[in-house]
Amino acid sequence: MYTTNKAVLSWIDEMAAMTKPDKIVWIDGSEEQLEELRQEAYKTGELIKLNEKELPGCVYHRSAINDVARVEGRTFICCEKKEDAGPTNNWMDPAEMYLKLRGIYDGAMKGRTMYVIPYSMSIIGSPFAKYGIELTDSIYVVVSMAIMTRMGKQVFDALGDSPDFIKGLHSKAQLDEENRYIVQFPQDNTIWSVNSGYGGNVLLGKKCFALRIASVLGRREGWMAEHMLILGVQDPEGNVTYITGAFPSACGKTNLAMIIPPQVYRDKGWKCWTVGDDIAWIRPGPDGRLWACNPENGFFGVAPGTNMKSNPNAMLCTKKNSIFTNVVLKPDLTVWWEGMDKNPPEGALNWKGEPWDPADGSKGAHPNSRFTSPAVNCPCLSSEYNNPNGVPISAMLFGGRRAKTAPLVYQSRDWNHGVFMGATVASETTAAATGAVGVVRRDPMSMRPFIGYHVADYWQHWIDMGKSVANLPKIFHVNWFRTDDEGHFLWPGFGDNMRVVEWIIKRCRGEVDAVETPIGFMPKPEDISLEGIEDEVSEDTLKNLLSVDVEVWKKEAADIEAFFEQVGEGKLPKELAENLEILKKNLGE
Ligand code: OXD
Ligand code: MN
Repeated sequence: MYTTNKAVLSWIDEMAAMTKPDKIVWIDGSEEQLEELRQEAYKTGELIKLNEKELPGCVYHRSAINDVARVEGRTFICCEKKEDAGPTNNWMDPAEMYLKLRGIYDGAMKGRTMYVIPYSMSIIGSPFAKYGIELTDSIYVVVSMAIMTRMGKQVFDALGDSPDFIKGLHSKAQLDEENRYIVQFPQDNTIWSVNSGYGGNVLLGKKCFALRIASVLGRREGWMAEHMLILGVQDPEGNVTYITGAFPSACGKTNLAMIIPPQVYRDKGWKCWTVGDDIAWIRPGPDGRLWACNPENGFFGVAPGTNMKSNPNAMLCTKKNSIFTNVVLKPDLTVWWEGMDKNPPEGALNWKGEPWDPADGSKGAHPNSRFTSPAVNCPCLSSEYNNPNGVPISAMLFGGRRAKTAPLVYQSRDWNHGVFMGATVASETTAAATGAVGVVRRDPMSMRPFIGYHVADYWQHWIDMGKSVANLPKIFHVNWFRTDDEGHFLWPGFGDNMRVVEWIIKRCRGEVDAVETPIGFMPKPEDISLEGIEDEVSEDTLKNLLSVDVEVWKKEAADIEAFFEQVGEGKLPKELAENLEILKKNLGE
């Protein structure tokens, strides 16, 4: 026991009385204790120690075969009134949900240990810091939280006697899919997760706390919790400009967070620095700007497709003290995944633990297999990563995967128009992923699964933040995924996205003009540098990437209108309705 905090102790007593663990172990955050737990997990097979020479300090973990991803259909926001959860969340009456879950948790930890994990999201004692305690019966969760958060008994010192902490309860229980629940009770600062062992459902500091609960706290307290990367871009003069970016999955968020500028940029002295790859907490600073911090302390990245070309910095992050989940386990106790290189290993085990023959056409790693790596491993980690005040934000980017509609980049006319751009973010499904190609799904601010309250109230909060901050960041929409009529990508993406980022930074500094179009400000083609890729991207291609097809956009406006009607429920902020009208008028409607 590392605290005399009555609220903490009585809550733990209550949870232990319900789940009935054989014993309770308090996690102090020390390497000795973590090593003891790893040794215990090696014996039961919960973790496998990897090759100490090739992957020092690394372990392997498999989740159950039926338990490999976030379960949005079983994720609930249990606030008092259904209408406050809104149309994008599942809801159940809190009393009813507590009753149901108490039945499932009853005795769930019998024969097991309950670990008490004190952790902080963002730097302990900083203006951003929020504290949580996760109770869990999983050693995998303990060792993962040690990477992903600032974890350990010092959190109790910071918390003191305060009852102001997020109460997280997790039990693997029987890993029963039918009784799997990921439930947020925002009015109680409580998260209950049961019958899962998959990271996104059970590392409660991440999506459950740092996004769903934090979005509610941010609304109440005047700040924002967003599904955003944070990147520092250093120009040849040494000035660093910070940008955030929100993108739905499979749209290159981690890659942009760890971008390496193209050689021609590096030669001139451009450098990029990672502050965060998934979550940004954003507050108004005393200087009238928005400041952002990454509340996490590690990366929980998708492994397949990550390689030394697509994201060398992410690959280097995984070389030590990391956890690999559901990837291929090689006979020499190293790991592999699709897209790592072109040499699938012989004699390896697939993510299910079965002998795997790469020639049989099956995937060795699960498509959602993950690496969990400490932020300190990142070769391009920003020097400001541990700055308790965060970093000042000059630009916010929204983006999705749009084969046709959205141009490479455009800038909002003002904050409210930028909120409209974020609120209407959409991504098209690809032929590879589903039968239907080009089906547009709206994913507001890439937060659809993570907004802890009504989506229209969330938009209103964005509008209100705009009113309370004097020196707002500029807002941009980017689309790296535009294709030609044969479906080939027109833009090389990855490091070359730096060319767009440079224009964005110059816009923030007032160093470059733009063209006003019906959808916002766009670059003049000559202002996007093609130096070094002239053979790959012709001037005509760039013009195509920067074109706006009015007929396509009229359909887009109609689709946005339908979306607003569907989710607005009479609460759509008038600023968003106005921006839709402006769009329609600009398109000649
Ligand atoms: C996600 C993640 O699912 O970051 O968005 O893991
Ligand atoms: Mn994410």
